[in-house]
Amino acid sequence: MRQAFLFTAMVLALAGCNKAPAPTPAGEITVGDAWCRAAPATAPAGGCYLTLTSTADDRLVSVSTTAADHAEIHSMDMTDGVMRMRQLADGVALPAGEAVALAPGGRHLMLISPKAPLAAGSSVSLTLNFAKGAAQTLDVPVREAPMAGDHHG
Ligand SMILES: [Cu+2]
Repeated sequence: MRQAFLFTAMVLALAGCNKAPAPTPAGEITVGDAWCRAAPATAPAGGCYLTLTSTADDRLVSVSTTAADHAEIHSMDMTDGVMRMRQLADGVALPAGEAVALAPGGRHLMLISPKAPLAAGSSVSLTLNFAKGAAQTLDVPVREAPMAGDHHG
């Protein structure tokens, strides 16, 4: 009797394993309001911002660029009055149908060692790499920050 119970439990456990969700197909990913912050020629890094909306669950996993040594995905938070940036190793989750904003003061894309000054009026080529969706290459305009007092580079 006890053995029969164990056997049943095992079968149920195996059945549970087989019920892993099937991979969902990639959705359409819309990129909105992309811009990079103008920075002095001496700036070692520059921030870029955009809003991503995917029709299916996806993830922004990395960003590539020809405009800088490399690009990273950062988070930013205020700790004891000090802005801290961290690289997001897992990228940014894009829940289906949700507009996910990377905006000044929060998550952003960071160009490390720009090859040319990020001058207002110029543009930066960024390639967004997603977990499921097709990569997208954008020409992102460089402009001055809309608000003074937010001095994130
Ligand atoms: Cu940063």
